[in-house]
Amino acid sequence: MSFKEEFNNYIKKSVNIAIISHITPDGDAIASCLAILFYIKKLYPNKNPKVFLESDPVLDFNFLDKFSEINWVKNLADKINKNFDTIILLDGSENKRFSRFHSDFNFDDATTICIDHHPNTNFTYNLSEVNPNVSSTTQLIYTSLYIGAPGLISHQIAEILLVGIITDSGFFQYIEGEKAKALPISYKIASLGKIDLQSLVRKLKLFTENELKIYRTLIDNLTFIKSDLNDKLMYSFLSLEVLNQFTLVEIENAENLFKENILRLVKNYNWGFVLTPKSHTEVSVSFRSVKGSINVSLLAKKFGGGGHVYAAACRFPLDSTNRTHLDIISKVVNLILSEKLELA
Ligand SMILES: [Mn+2]
Repeated sequence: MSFKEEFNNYIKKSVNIAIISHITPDGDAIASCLAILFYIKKLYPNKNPKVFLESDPVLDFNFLDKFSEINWVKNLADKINKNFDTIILLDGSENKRFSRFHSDFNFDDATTICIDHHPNTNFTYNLSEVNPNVSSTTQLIYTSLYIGAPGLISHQIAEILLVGIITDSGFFQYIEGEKAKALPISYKIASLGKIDLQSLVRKLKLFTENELKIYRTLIDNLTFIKSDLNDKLMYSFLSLEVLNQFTLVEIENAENLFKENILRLVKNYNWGFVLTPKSHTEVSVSFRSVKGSINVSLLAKKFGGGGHVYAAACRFPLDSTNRTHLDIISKVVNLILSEKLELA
């Protein structure tokens, strides 16, 4: 039986269906949830599907159809335990990706279905469609459920699907090898849904005045370092005060702007990092690198984090050993200046 047939059979047998995705939801997480919500509502109107994301609302995507149906919750385990007969987990294959309270998850009486494009070996869901050679979960949803039913692709669902594909491929930058299928698939979806790509891309790139203010601070705090052992690097940071003025979502969006526009794009500086607070007691350090420069995944691992070869991150508590963010920066910088790091 194909994934689609199995998926449809599980939906037919269910009534209450929870659709969830990862914490700090991005365009792919949100679009995946909406694409599944739309699919079930369209084909199985008697079912009761609900989307839950453990996050503050990510309003950047509020132009998407059915966005207002997303339930933004503080504790996902509280919401979905026992109340649903099917749980659909999207854009992640480990329970810990979906909630800070994942250890409280109790799916014993529920069917679990997972669709994801992250490489993982360690999942135990009733039905899984996992393919790391695809650039977004949204694309995987399109190819596994929507393809062959072009009548399903309205303007609204085409916009949802394209938002997932465009954002997770970095506006079609990260599409090596098989992932380049994102291009013909996007063309197909855009033509079926009559999407004006230029205005959709503008909607996705828009930032707010507040985000621009934070971005300016990141530029002001930019520091360039010439290391004898390693490639030249740059870094920047935000201090804790930023939390008193701006929301976490605004801070993350400004951080992303900085990572996309600065961290890999200054001539002769092929890698670097940015430090931002996640709360008053925790800061994150995000590393970015380009081909041939430092393997930042190994670097992040030295500090207990992880990620990809060219994009990785770790977190530091603010405690007696790391009293200020500057203590953490000097810790990271000292390691970089004193040890030859591995190249990607
Ligand atoms: Mn994704």
